[in-house]
Amino acid sequence: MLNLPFRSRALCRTLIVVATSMLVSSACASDRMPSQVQGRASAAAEQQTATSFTQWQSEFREQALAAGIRADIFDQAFAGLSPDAAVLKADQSQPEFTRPVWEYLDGALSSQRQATGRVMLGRHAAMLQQIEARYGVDRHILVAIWGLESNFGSNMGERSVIRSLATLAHQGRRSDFAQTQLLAALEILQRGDTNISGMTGSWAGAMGQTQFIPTTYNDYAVDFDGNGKRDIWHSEADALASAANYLKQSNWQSGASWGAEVRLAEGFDYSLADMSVRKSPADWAALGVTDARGRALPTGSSDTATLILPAGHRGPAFLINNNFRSILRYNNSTSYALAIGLLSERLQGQGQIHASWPTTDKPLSRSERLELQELLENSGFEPGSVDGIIGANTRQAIRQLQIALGWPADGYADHQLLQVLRNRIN
Ligand SMILES: [Ca+2]
Repeated sequence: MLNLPFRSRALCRTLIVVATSMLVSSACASDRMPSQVQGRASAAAEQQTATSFTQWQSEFREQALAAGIRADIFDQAFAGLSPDAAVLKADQSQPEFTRPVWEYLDGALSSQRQATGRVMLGRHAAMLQQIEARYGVDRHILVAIWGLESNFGSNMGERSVIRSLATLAHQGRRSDFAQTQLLAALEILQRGDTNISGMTGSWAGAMGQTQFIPTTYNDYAVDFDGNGKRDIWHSEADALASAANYLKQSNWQSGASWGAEVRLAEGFDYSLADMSVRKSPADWAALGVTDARGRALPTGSSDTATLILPAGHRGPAFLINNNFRSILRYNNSTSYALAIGLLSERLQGQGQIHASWPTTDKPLSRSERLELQELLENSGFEPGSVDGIIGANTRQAIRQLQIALGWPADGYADHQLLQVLRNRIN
């Protein structure tokens, strides 16, 4: 169903709406082939894939050599290489259900992760002090990143990075991106920081204790323990200093915080909660923003801050600083950056959230997000591309609809809004 054009997906959704639950499975199963036919077709497809992989490889070899990769390095890396079906499957699966931010945070901030983080802070105290001194990045942030990226080095991914990236460059959804990463991975091998069997990672090619993709590795990894190799797989010092270097180069401001939970006055204009809006703490205070306990905001800093509402206006509000945006460079997910900020505080016995999450508001599923975007478009709002991703354009379209309805304009996609759009059409 995933590869069908959008209209067919819309048709299948219509069937789901009118069908009983028994019929739902058969309606969508009609997209599938009988198993024997499917078996023959997939054998043929495998043969075709194998042929085209060989062809792709010889074309890519030319490019790699033109980019300065030595023939012996390339040939060693590709010796006996075949596409990894599991990688392709992972790339093509687009989960129907999104975990709510509060459930994501429960996992990210688990008591187990906090306990291990505290042990690591103690065990590596001297090294972390040296890294802080050189890069100016708070050790609790670094340990939080380490904890979320690889569970402190215990879950780095066991797949061959060359094989995963070659699979994705050949047939993945973002093959240009994968090809760039594959070239960068070959550069790493050529420089000798690691070898083919040592270059392991996630199915998407994220490597080592910090889960750097190869281009990030080439740009930001450092040899902090001084053994001549940038080893983010085995050396905690190299891994954590590399993360610190990455944040420093992403405008990390030494001594500044990532942000904090805040409270908003009654009748607050929620349209101001947007990544494009930056104001000084004094300006936010003048608009009725207080700290999470309702006390005056500290207004000493002239740095601008941005208001975010990760679960809409019914959930907690946060004022985020430039360092939060540096964490987003590492992983462009608000939930992730929030988890890093909060975990860094939990490691110090703080970081409790005061407001409640709206746990009865389940996030829209992928097909509901597609439907919402389609209905927004049909209603004359402009949600951008209908891709199931609630980005800046979709949020803007939602705000316009909310304003038209006289609702709080938080730009948050929820079931109430979807229902209003459905009723408008019918
Ligand atoms: Ca090293």
